[in-house]
Amino acid sequence: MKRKEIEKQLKKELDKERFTHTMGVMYTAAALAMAHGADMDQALYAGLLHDCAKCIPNEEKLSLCEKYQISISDAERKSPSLLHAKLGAYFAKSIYGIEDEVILHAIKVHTTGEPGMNLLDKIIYIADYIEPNRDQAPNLTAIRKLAFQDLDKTMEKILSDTLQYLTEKGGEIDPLTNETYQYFHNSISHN
Ligand code: DGI
Ligand code: FE
Ligand code: FE
Repeated sequence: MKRKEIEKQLKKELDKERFTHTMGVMYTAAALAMAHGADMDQALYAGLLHDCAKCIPNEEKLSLCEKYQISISDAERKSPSLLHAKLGAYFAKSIYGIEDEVILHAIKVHTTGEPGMNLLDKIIYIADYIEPNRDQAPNLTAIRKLAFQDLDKTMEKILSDTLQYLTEKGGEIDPLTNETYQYFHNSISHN
């Protein structure tokens, strides 16, 4: 589907705040693509669709994953909200007709990240965190600036803050979130 058509559909699927956030992520991802030499079209589509499965009740997320044979990890079983990433990638392909595996992968890993994330993966992960409608996270001003300078350092900082937030809140930490933090921590610590 064309971007404008997808937008129209998402306006119906998502609540108002989620749609506003979605548009923020889409344009922020495009700006990051410009700054870092990534493909702007891929950034726009991945940003637009990253949360397309967010507004489905958790029980339904679990049953849809079973229905479509999407694997559910232990962490996802305990925190089914995490599944909106995998389910989002599935819907991006099956409902919205996205065939570009690079776009689908960025959607799939946008919540926990994964070691070895590629350029678009990092851009979507970061855009999700810094888009202009976000206002809860600490250090946002500094992280927003850093995002246009060094993606790996930005990933490390966001993951570190997210792990701290989850620890304080007592949230179940997905091993992938820890592994991703370690990956970026190791890749930047020696320069
Ligand atoms: O969908 P969004 O809210 O736009 O953003 P997101 O997909 O990055 O999800 C953000 C939430 O996911 C945030 O509250 C932190 C949470 N999260 C990230 N990693 C983990 C996690 N939650 C749990 N339980 N475990 C994780 O490892
Ligand atoms: Fe999300
Ligand atoms: Fe999001």
